[in-house]
Amino acid sequence: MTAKKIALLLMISVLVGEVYSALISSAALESPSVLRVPQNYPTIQAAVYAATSGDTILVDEGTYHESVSVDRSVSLVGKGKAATIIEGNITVFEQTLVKVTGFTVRGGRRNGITVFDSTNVTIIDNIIVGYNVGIDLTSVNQSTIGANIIASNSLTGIATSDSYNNLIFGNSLSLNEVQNIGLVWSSNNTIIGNRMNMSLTGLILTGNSVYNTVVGNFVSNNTKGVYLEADSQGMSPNYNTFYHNSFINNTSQVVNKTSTVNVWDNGHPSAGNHWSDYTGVDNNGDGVGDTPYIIDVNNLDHYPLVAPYVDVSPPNTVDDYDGLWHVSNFNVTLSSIDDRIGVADTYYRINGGLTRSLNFDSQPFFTTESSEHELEYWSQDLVGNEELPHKIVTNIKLDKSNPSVSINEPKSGSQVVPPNVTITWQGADEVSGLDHFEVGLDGGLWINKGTALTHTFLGVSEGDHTVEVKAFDKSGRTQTSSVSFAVGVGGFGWIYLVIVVFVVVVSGIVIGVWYYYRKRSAAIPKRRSKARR
Ligand SMILES: [Ca+2]
Ligand SMILES: [Ca+2]
Ligand SMILES: [Ca+2]
Repeated sequence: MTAKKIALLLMISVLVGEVYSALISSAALESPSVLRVPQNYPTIQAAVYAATSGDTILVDEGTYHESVSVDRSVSLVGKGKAATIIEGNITVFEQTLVKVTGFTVRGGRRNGITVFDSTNVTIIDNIIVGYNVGIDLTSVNQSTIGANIIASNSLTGIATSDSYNNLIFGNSLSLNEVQNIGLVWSSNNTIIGNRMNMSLTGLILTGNSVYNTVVGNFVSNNTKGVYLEADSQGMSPNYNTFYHNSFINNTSQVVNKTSTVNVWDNGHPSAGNHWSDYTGVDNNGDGVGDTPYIIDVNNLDHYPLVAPYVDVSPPNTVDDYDGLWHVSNFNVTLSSIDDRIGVADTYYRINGGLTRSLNFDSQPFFTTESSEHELEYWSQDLVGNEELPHKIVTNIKLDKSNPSVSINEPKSGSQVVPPNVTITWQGADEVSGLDHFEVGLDGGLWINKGTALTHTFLGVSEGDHTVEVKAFDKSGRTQTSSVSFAVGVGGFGWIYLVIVVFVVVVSGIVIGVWYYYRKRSAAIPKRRSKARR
């Protein structure tokens, strides 16, 4: 259940690392351009003002002393969160589809990154230190705040107000003085796999903040682990669900300042949270304490975990390549599962090229002919465990062209002396290579000839015939060539026939004449002898 929800939310999100090159690649694929700072533009702001919707602004390593106002749908991509430093603020106002990734943001005043009235904003893999508020979201929906390091801000690490359906995952928050994460009038958000340590409050929910899901977080060494508080109008945070969190050594694990009702477990056997001050026992050894952890009369964890809920194992990713030749452009589909907190993103490289990710790009897509494409892939989970070693599939095969075949003998329209007809041919295939030939006469059964280049049909009747030769390549693509010809006595036969008839007729006449004269010459001497007498 959780995994599905996470997967949906993650369709719009991306995780640590490799994002830089993923964005380069996605930008290179599409018509939107890549604007480089400082190579093409001296400041990040100048690049933003020059960009159009969908563009990517790549910011090289270095320290940039400027505040950036993002007033269009662009991706701001630093060379890496340790390498590209902005000393100033980033503000996103009334936008959609904005990404900010790969920066250190530090040394400014007020908020590190401020977003208002926006949707589909992705803030991933940054370091934000030394502000009042690290990331401040107001009226922000369907956005992702993931894998950031947010520390040493004087008020709040991540603050949301009037914000809905956001995913806050895998962030490391510590030493933010008042609270690490604060939700004010914010609902249906998912807060998963974050570390919230060493603050006055780990996580505070205020006002009508309802139906938030808080899963798999590590909340430790805060004065208050979770703080539930009504607002000035008396609205309280209710119906929030907390499970698989580890509450460790907070002075007060949960402070409920109002009469809220929230859910503190996910039933059995999924279970609830780990509480370092739980005093119950687990006599049946199922990992679940045998008595509830009681926060107050309305808030009980019925299935407290006796050990911290930790996720140290990376996801497992598989591909669906069948090992066979494909004959047109095709996807290999990658899918991954994580045994604990969930998958953040899946990355891949084709033939050692740029890294792409499923959150930014489509599934791996093969469009060029080869017998040896290589696909490398791996996933990371929501707490940053990377699947190692990466998986590699070799010899991914695509053949988009038919073989060639042509018949050498007999020639088209020729006549063949009966009774046997010998066919000869040749063929070729460039990508997968020839597999075999088949030959057929007059639409009859195909005869598999293997790689032979000749076949003799025996006892072919006189008359017109058509022979076909079909070449198959190893991908199963085919090409057929055909030739029509005649079987019979042929042109010289006619002449012989005429000569024979002529000879027979002439001979008959000659014999007839000879016979006539022979009879006549025999009669003359008889008459003469009669006369003598
Ligand atoms: Ca038990
Ligand atoms: Ca995991
Ligand atoms: Ca082929």
